[in-house]
Amino acid sequence: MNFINGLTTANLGSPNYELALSQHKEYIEALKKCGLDVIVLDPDENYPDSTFVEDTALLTPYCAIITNPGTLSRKGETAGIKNVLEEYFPNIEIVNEPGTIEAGDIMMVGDHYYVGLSKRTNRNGAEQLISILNKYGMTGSMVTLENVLHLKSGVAYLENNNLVAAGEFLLKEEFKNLNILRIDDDESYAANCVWINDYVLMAKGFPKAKKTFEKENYNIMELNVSEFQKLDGGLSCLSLRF
Ligand code: CIR
Repeated sequence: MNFINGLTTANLGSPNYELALSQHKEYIEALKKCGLDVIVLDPDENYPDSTFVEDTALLTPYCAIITNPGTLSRKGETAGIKNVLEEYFPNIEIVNEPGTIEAGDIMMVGDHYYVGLSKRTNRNGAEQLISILNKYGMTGSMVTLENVLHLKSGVAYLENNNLVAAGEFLLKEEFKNLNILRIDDDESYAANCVWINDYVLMAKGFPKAKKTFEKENYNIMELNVSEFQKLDGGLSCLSLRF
């Protein structure tokens, strides 16, 4: 219920709690349709933004890395997540102060991880994360963000070398080797989408983006996530996938 008090810059009004619950249910069903087993955690009423669980950890094939959120009201979210992840990951790593990092700022492309430097993720946090990745044979690099909250508010990797990109990410040097699927400014929210087992989960109501994805032959599932958008959150933020 505390969800409705989450952080926001969106100016879209307060979320409707009941509607958010039903949208969340549909999201879980969609994950299952993609072939995933879904572990649903109990609500953590102390943390209104804890629904955006993606930000609290980076899950790799070799280890789970617990983040250190860059805003005070979200720092405590990681303790409960760490407890849960310990059941599934033998290797748990932690990013500590003065480093801050939220995993909405991290995008995986194979064994390489792009880390956005944002209001929430600082250079020290990114450096800690990259050195943990290196320890397990993976790599990382930093991307400076200008306008968006998180890196994955503006980009999504859909495998097959395809990068969905909007706004400031359309011309970034860092992504010039990827095939850019362009999202227009008036549909920029659609840039936060997720590839799961050849399905693409995308937000409902973005016809141009949908056409772009259809051309690439993905199986598309559209989901209404309006109540999460009101708190600056997107589809990717609502789960940790491994
Ligand atoms: C926040 O401001 O932290 C939340 N209201 C939204 C977090 C969205 N997470 C994400 O983009 N990965």
